[in-house]
Amino acid sequence: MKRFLSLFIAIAVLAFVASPAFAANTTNLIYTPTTAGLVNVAGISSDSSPDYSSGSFTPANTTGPKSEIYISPSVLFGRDVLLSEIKNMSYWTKTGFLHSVDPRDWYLNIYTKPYAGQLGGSWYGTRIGAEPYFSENINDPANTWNKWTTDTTNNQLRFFESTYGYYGSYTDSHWSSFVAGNSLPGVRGPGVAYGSQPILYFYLGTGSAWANGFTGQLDGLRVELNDGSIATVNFELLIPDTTAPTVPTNGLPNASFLNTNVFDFTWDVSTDDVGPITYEFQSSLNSTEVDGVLTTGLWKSGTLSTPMIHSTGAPDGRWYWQVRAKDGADNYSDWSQIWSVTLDTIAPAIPTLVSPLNNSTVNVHDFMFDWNDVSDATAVTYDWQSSYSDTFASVLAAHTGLTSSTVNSPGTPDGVYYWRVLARDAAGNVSKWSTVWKVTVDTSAPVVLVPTDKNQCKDNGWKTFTNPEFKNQGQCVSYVVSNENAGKRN
Ligand SMILES: [Ca+2]
Ligand SMILES: [Ca+2]
Ligand SMILES: [Ca+2]
Ligand SMILES: [Ca+2]
Repeated sequence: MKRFLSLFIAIAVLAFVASPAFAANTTNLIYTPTTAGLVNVAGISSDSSPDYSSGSFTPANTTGPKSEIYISPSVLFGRDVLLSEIKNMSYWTKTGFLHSVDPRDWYLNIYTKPYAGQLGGSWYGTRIGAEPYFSENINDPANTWNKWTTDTTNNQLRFFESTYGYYGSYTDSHWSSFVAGNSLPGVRGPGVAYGSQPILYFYLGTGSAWANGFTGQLDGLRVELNDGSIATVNFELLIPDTTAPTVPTNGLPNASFLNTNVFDFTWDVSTDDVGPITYEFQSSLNSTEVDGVLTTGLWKSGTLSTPMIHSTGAPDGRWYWQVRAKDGADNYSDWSQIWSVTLDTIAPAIPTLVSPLNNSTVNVHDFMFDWNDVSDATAVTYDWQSSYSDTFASVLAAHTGLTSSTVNSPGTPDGVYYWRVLARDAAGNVSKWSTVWKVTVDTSAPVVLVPTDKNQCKDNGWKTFTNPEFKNQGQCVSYVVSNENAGKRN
């Protein structure tokens, strides 16, 4: 156990020691004109430097105060940063002129924190500046996004200290040699080594005296540190919406049948970080799908502002449908589940009766009523009724939802019955009632009366002692034959 524990501690220490090697971080920020701390900055929506879509900054007021953007190292890197830690810096501007024609542009400053022993009450220690028009190998076409950088390429920035009112020249140092030097001595005291100074702010702004009429644009500040950390600030009119709305949840109809083609498809509202949310609906009589998306024979709605679509006039059949949400930046949610609805607007045919035949008699209590099957686009069931009257003023017996075209009638008492049938389809369409048929149930055997007295058969008595149907005529004949005096008068 002890050995196991010490091994565990060793691993933990190793992990702790190793962690600084992974400290480099990348931070990509978006600043808009409403970001706290900005002065006289406006956004442009659809003109950006390469790699920093989709908008940029411009002075909000070209006759008023200068534009100012202060960004602290803690915002960019989450910690204090010394000047010596900066590996490189760059930013982009776009102006209407070559800098040889009009040198005004957004410039870069770095303020350091007040240093130990600094004299006076200034809120910063040193102020370091860089102006695009002083850059080496300048290549700055007008009305084009130009990148200003500490790298040894075109437009390599030169740095100077402006704490005491010096504002640069074409012969100032590039970053690496500048930061290796000392700050200027002056009223704040003797110079200090730049490299050891913690940064108070990175700053991008327009010059006070030059601000009037300047309309140049700014975008894409990038600062890289020696430890590999990289921070960028993308200047935008608005925070870009890159998050899709939630997938709509289907409402109605679902796996159901409708006997009208005038109805609504509905779904639950989606949510989105920015909005506004709209919807797109699609449907098809063809269920073919790829990864949950209908692909074939599609009917598409266009943009819908409410979570429903009214449907009218669609042909009968099984319709598959789904919907997706879209936000104002055209981010789409996934398509919702594919649901279906079967439209059937046509009633089934009227059933034709088969048996017992109309006006027939059956001599059993248990028999079957039968009629012809009715075919329909959707599943058919039948309703059956019987009555003592052919008007069905009151229904004697009834069955609904019969799935076969027969019904048994066990234990039917003797009597005269009328019966009829109708058909229903799955969508609730109903045929008219069939013609009415009559059936008589008579299970009683004929009454056979045997004469017991010759008088019962004489003088037409063979007719009258029994019923008018002459059922017993044969019995009288037999009686007379076997009683020789039966037909004679007494
Ligand atoms: Ca931008
Ligand atoms: Ca969104
Ligand atoms: Ca039908
Ligand atoms: Ca049948």
